[in-house]
Amino acid sequence: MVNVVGLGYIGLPTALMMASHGVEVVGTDYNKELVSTLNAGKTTFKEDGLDALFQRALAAGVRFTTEYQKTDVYIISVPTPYDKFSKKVDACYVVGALREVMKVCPKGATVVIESTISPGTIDKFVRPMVEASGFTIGEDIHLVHAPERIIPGNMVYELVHNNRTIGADEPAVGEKVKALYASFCQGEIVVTSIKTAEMTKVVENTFRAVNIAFANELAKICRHDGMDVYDIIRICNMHPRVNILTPGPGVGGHCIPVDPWFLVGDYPSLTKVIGEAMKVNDSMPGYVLERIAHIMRERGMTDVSRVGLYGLTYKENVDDFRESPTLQLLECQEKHLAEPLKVYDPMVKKDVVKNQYHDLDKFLADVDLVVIMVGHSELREHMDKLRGKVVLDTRNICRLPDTYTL
Ligand code: SAJ
Repeated sequence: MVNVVGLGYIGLPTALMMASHGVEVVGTDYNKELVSTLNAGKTTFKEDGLDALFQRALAAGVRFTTEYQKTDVYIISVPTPYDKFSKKVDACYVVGALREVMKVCPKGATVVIESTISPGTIDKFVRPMVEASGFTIGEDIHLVHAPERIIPGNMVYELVHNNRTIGADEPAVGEKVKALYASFCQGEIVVTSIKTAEMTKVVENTFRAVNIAFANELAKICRHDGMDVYDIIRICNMHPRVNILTPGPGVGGHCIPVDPWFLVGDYPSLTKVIGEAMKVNDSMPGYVLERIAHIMRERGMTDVSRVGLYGLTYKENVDDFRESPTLQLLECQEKHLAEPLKVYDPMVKKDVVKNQYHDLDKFLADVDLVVIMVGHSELREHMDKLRGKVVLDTRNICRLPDTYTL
């Protein structure tokens, strides 16, 4: 039996996927409300294919509880925030979950950490804690790091089709865990050391962050000199060895704007490019505010209360708004304006910010300048509704007249 600890964005789909592929799975989370929602037969976030997977896993016997289980394999997928001042990973949830596991696990259990951690986290925080608790690593407990790689918006597909990395001290343990993931994963599964697995995960997200920062910087250069950044990137990407990502209003979510800081925090004098790239991405919500002010001046618009932000989530077609560019922008503008800008997002049903709308038509009736922060399918399908508005399109999806880009 596998005990999946932490039933959030990664733990839940992983538990469901394993359960629906013949593995006996119990999911544990200390959040009672989350566990009772799952036990009431409801998923806790929206994701293509998740509800169907949930039903298959329930039929296969998956269970959810707040109790840690006595079993021989644990998968820990709890959040790893970063300390905003030191920029270092905060491994408190990982260490806390492991401490709970060690209270119940039998001798010889394997503990797989899926949470993203910076290189050296297991050496620095996990091993000393395990040993101080009287466990011998490699005998009483086997440590493995198997970082997840699935992308929100396509998680269920990617769980099955992505390649994976398994980091283990002992190759035989790595192979055992590989066989477990191979129950559902059709991608290639590489077995390596723990530190290499830690590093590869952070490097993958850092690569993406730096590439996006490059695109964002190009957007600023092109704006400065009247060039079309999208056309330039499109043409450059026709080169067989160039693949530039897309500029946007900022970088959100819980991975790309966070993980590269782990490297900057741990290697401050060696991360010039990464550190500067992160600053470029962080500057984008403020840059969008400057664009709004510029457009208002150019169009003779004076009423800020007639400006509305379309989209609150960190990217299209997900309901996750953690660290979203819209939230970053609102935080930035609160310093200058008494009243926050109007916001609408079809994916966010609860009230998260002031001046939030839950109906597209009502939102559009109250604004003259629409800032497209997120390219949800809803908007792409109803783009005509923006006709007659002034549009600032930070996602390059609107082809109506009177549209400005980044
Ligand atoms: N973004 C841009 N321009 C782009 C691509 C993205 O501005 O060309 C923005 C998005 O709008 C969003 C942010 O970047 O605000 C992050 O979105 P994302 O789609 O790039 O990435 P995540 O955070 O949803 O998922 C990433 C993925 N990592 C990589 O592709 C290397 C995913 O595979 C990881 O599993 C995930 O992080 C994670 O959990 O670490």
